Amino acid sequence: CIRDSCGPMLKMVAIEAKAPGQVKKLARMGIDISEVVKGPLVEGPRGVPLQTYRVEAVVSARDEKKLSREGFSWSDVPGKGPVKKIGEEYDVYKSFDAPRNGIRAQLNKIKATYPKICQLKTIGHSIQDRPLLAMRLTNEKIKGQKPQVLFLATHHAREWVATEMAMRLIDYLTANFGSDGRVTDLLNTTEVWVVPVGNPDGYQYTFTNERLWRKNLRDNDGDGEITIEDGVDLNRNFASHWGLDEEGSSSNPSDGTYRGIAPDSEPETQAVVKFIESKDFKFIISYHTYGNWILYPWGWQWKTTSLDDPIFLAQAGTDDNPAIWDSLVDQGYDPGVGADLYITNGDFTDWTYGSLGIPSHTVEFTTGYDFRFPDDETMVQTVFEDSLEFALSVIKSAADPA
Ligand code: 0X9
Ligand code: CA
Ligand code: ZN
Repeated sequence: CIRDSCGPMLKMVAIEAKAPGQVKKLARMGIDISEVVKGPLVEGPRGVPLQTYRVEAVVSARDEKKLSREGFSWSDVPGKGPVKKIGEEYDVYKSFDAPRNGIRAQLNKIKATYPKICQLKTIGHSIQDRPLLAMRLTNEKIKGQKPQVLFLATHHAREWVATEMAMRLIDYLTANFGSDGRVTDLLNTTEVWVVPVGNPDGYQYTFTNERLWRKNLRDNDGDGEITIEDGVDLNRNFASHWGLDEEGSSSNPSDGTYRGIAPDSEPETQAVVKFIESKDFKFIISYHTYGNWILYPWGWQWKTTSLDDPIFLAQAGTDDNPAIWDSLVDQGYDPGVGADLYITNGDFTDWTYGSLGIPSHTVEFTTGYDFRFPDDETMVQTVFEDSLEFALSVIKSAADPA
């Protein structure tokens, strides 16, 4: 077929995993796992009960061949609610480039409206030369060194709700400064940095070409076009146990978790590394979707807590008292060590914590809808409001992290 008429390259499926080892096997096969949900216990060999799982994943035609070769069963997961065609406008979600209301235009407008508390910095450029934009929010009249906190969203192109959360945090802080005592206090004493799109090329591509794209737009095979063989997973490209094994990231350029040819090989990674190294962040939050998780180091190895576990726990909460409550499904976010979801290497928060000692969380917003969360203002705003308190308390804690 001719490339433009080939239709989408990727789709969401649910794969049956008949034992815990099967989930690891899927990861080692380079399957782009989005969520692992416990299924029923079944009777295994010699009557021993076996835990089954439903693994939600984004797959290509090539992945489906691999799955059938390895004897897995899977079924398609259609998006809930109306799924728009590529190029159709959304009410809530906006691309990066749209001249009037894209993320870039919105950020410029906010900066112009609130010059006393906003500065917009370009911290680097993507492969296709889009700016990596960082909004700095603080009361500019109060000078001197203030503790800094960073929120970085959408390392993964398709995770639109993450960018919405970052933009709404900026809106909330700007709109309430000067009228709300708590926000005014926070911006008087703290410097809040927000990067709403850590992967602007990939994000743009999800509006124009492939809704389920995850990686950046590195042309891995150098053929001048973007296909399934291309892109690097920015959340596997950092210098934290980079490339340690094939379960936590992939060496195959066609896989969703492809780690790139070297640590920090991607300009988007380099920009973030240089930026963070030039600052003194007390906490960093990495916004992703989906699954209602609050994850923290370590991600690279199973059941490995860190020395700062008490800090992570104090912020993320416990199963009984989690820091974020999802009011759409009336269920708490699940706090825990990242590797307990699945292991990752070259991951962003392992790098900030492992290399620079900055405690960082990965928040995975919402459950029940996968990446294609409804284009519904009220529902997206609810996800934001649910998680606002966590963001504000992290900002507040920056003055005295311990
Ligand atoms: O796989 C990732 O990079 C994150 N999940 S996502 O579905 N948004 O792609 C999770 C990263 C957190 N670290 C670990 N789970 N180890
Ligand atoms: Ca290519
Ligand atoms: Zn993600």
